[in-house]
Amino acid sequence: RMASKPSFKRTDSIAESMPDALRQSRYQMKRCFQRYVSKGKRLLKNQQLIQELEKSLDDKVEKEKLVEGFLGYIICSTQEAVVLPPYVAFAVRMNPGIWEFVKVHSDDLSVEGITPSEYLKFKETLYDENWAKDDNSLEVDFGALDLSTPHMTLPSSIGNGLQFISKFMSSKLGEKPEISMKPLLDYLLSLNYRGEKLMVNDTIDTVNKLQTALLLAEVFVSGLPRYTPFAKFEQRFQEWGLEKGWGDTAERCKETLNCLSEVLQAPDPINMENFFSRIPSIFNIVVFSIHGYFGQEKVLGLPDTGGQVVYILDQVRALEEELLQRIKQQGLNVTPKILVLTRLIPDAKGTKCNVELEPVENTKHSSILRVPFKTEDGKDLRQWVSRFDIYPYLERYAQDSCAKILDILEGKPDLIIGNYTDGNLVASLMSSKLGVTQGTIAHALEKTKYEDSDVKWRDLDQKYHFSCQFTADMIAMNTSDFIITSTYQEIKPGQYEHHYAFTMPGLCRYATGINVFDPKFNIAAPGADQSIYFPFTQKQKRLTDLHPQIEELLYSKQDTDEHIGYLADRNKPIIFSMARLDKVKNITGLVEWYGQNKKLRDLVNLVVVAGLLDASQSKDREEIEEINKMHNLIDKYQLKGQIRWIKAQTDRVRNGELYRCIADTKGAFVQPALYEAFGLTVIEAMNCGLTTFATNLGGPAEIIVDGVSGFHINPMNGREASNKIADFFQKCKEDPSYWNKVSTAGLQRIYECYTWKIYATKVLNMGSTYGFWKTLNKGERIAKQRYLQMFYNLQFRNLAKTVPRVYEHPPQAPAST
Ligand code: UDP
Ligand code: LCN
Repeated sequence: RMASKPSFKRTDSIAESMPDALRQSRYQMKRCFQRYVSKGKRLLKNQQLIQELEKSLDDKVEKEKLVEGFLGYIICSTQEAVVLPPYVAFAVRMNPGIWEFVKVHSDDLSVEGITPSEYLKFKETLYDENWAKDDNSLEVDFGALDLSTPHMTLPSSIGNGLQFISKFMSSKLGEKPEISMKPLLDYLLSLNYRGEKLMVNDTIDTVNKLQTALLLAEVFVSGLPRYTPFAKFEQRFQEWGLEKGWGDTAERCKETLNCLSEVLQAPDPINMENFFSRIPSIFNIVVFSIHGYFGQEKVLGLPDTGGQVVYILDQVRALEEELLQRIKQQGLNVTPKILVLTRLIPDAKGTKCNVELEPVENTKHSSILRVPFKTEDGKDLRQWVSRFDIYPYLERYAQDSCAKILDILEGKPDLIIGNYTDGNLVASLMSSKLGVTQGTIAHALEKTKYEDSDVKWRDLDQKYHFSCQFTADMIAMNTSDFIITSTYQEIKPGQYEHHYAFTMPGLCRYATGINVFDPKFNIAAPGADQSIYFPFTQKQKRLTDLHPQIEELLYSKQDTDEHIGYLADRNKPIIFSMARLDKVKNITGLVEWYGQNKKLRDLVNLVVVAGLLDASQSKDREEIEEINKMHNLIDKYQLKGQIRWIKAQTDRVRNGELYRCIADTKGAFVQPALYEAFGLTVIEAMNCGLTTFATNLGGPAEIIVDGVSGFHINPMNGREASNKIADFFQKCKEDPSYWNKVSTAGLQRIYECYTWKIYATKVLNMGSTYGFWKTLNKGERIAKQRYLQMFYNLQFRNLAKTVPRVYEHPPQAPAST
């Protein structure tokens, strides 16, 4: 049980307050610490610490007092502790993002604050003592190079970097506008489209001159009819040193001029943000998503190919739409371009991954550009490569794709966005080389998916190559100008926070990896394509043509190579799930919960769309295990008649209708993952008006307000989860309006927070604001870039060489084709 938060001053450090607290229960605590050290060296996780504390106390009242007191609070907030008798070193996280490290002597209970680096050395001793003791082991401290970057201090501000820097800049630039606004003027002077100046030209070389020009122009446009097109007064503008980009009409120009005048006079975060949303700084964007299969058809559900593909295609559509609107309002006649860079895979397996250039559907100016990996002897690598084995190919890929991009765009892009470790690393290489603003998106950080994957990297390296992956992640996070996450969870208790201080004994100690109080972190949640995922109640839009196929998919009696199992009682609602057949997705977990819960089985049928049905057809090691497990569970719980297992479905349009058909049965979507970074299926289901139950570990915990717009389930407690689902259906049976109430609240939640329009606005604002932000503190930034380049060269390159290249010349086509 978590202790409630006792009141104490925020400023109290644990090193200061812990001794007193220990003294108050000295006798019991000595016993507790004796327990901690009695088993010798070891790593204790939060749960174990609490359990052992409880075990060391036999008196019930005493136990309660202690666990609920300050000491209990410290121990409950301790993420892990390293026991090296006679010491116990604690890594305490009292508040999101705020870590403190102390070591306690188990005999005299003396407490001493220690640095992250000292704590990590303690931890390393458990795994590689010589390395821990070596004064010259590789220690990296990226934080040491961020001296003048302002950091946020409030946990509640984490993820609102854009707001924070707008505030910071407005107070900074407002001090002595004449001098401090010069960087802003320089930034405006640098704006151009293919060499053609925008906004201001070189005749305006002081802030004073700029202010005067703005004033004259504003008075002038105020006298014009509102809708006068820019071309009518372009020449007058030029006489004042002003170029295109202020607006398409007199009115729009007036607003922008005024906005900048206000910024120059007395900047505040609102006019600052407003101004940056108007300036023409982004026309061409490159998005990297390298590992395949990346395509628009027949790729979903393949290994490594899930939400990231969906996310990027939708993202590109939304960004293009927003760019077109902005460019029009800026009064420019420019065609934006977005390129999605992925790898070209000659063995395309029926997908279009062997096509070099493919337009993105429902866009006018965006394409997928595929560049092949090269074998050591310079040939195109033919086959698919798992995302874990991709590292030896990336540097060459960065060079080859850079050349292609410069060629197609006829110049540099204005923004580079990376996705996942491979895409982010390549984006970093390219953005440093070209000096372009870079954004980073993780989708999932592998480090937190596998317990102790950092300290135990050696054991896992052969299979996963985490030495490369975490090194690449560190380089990318630190190079990037901004980091986009889908949720607060993803930064805070979930993923990024665990990259603050960590160690890979024998390889590298990160005294500071990345600090979540860095204002580069921003939350911008994705949406779902609303032309595909719309509510089941919109009768006139429903794709009734597809109903016979869906009917077959759900209810036909015979097993085929597309589905097994059948639903004997059609009248029951369906609980539905769809995901790649990965372990973390826990589809087998759901099947097991269902198998074990009689009440749930009586109330509903189960339909899952996941992976392949035949293990011999899969090449992915995890998928193979899961396939076998599915078959075993179906037999073990005799699920035939109540379950339908359908193989991965790659037609999104039909999947949209499928969610709606499930909603027609007054069923539910269940997302049972052991951890989910975001969870696109959750918002797809909610967009369709389907009631949703989703894991409380990760993004869905934030998307859904439990008990209002859907429900949270704890994937670690299957019984509780399946009972919660059963209770819901029981309640709906008694009161059918309850189902509608949750469904409607789910839709409302989506429209308020999870749409692509909201996303695109935020991301483009980031692009232009961070584009300026990075021009401040230039010296320090260059120094950090140098440090990162050296680290890449000396560390990453060598690690990448240790990853075996895949068997580059397979004798024959593999069994699956
Ligand atoms: N998906 C699909 N067919 C499948 C499995 C998944 O179309 O057989 C789609 C699903 O609709 C969603 C995406 O793939 O758009 C999965 O995204 P999510 O964020 O749920 O998980 P990820 O696979 O990225 O971990
Ligand atoms: C990858 C994942 O694993 C999901 O959690 C996300 O929803 C998806 O990418 C899109 O970001």
